[in-house]
Amino acid sequence: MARIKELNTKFAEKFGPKQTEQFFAPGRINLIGEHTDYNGGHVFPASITYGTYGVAYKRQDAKIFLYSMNFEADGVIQVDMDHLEYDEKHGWANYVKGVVLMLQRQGYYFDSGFDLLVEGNIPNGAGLSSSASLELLVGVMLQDLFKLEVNRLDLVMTGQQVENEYFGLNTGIMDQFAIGFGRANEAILLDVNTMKYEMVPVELGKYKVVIMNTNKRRELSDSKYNERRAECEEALKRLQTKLDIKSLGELTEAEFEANQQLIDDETLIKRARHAVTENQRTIEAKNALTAGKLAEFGQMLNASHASLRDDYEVTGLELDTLVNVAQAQPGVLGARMTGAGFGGCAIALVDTDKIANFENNVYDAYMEKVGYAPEFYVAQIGDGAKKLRDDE
Ligand code: GAF
Repeated sequence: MARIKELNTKFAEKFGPKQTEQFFAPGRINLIGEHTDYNGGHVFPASITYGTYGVAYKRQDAKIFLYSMNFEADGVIQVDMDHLEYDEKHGWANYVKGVVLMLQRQGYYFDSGFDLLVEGNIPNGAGLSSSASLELLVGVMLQDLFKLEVNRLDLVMTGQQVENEYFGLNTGIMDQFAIGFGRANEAILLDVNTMKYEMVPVELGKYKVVIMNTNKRRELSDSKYNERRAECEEALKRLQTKLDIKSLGELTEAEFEANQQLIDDETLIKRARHAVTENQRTIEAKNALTAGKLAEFGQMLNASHASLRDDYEVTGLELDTLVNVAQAQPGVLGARMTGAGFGGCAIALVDTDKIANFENNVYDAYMEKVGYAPEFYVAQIGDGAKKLRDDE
């Protein structure tokens, strides 16, 4: 493949000619089921064909040399297998270090370091999981180069551990799971309470999923994310004074309504209501999709966005503008933000024949209201993280 050839040439330029191995890990969209994973609910994500490519070589010494074509100004970053603690000046390379360190802590043994060159085509910081993509890329790369006996779920959980312990971001398991277990043309219905999952064919007929990027950077999102999670935990604690539940995901809407007065705080009630209703919607949306009821599926996307806007308050002007305008376009069945929110991307289900018109109209309205340009990509659902064969 032309891209891999190019990456190998760049690798040779940076690290000398070596016998390398190639890897790929995708980004993800979430069709529905937002902010439900850390609440023990369902999520419905899919891995996409945009992702991160890596070319790697196992060294003989204990050094790690890293180069990203997305951050060329950082040059080659050199670290030692024995010094993998977080270092702000290492920027993107901290994700690589974090994965190695977490695997070491789990008892996996590395008898040397490695060279790694990466290039990603997922828009950075756009809420399509460029970080989880890099984590899983490194995971499959290490598994292969060092013949680690680690299963896929452990690699997925290691990625989450990097976010939680290395970066202090209390994210759930959805992103790494979607990237680790994704398959072309299928979405994953994952019940985070039981970790049982079902691969669901995504058959959209004449419709396509269009990703709309707000191009808003998500600087504040990390602290807000942790705040939302803490709010849900507090709401759960208050419900547990009477109910025997381990997570909000165990409640039906009716059970929640009958007990919400226990929470005794308007904001916390709203947060918990989102978690409960979104969980129900996710299951219903998956059923609508598998029954071919696309219009109904689209309505669920709209309802999900409304709940994220009104109850969870993670949307904001940019996402709301994109979604409102998108929902009003001809040939659109539904639209919602995807990912953590506060910026990043939204998705819309759009009639293929109307996509060009859709993009023009949404672009103009967004420009007028927000003052800078959004971007659009048509999503294709591709495979999860993997080693690339020579012909790929
Ligand atoms: C981010 C997190 F990483 C996920 O775990 C999930 O909580 C998502 O936000 C919101 O649904 O992508």
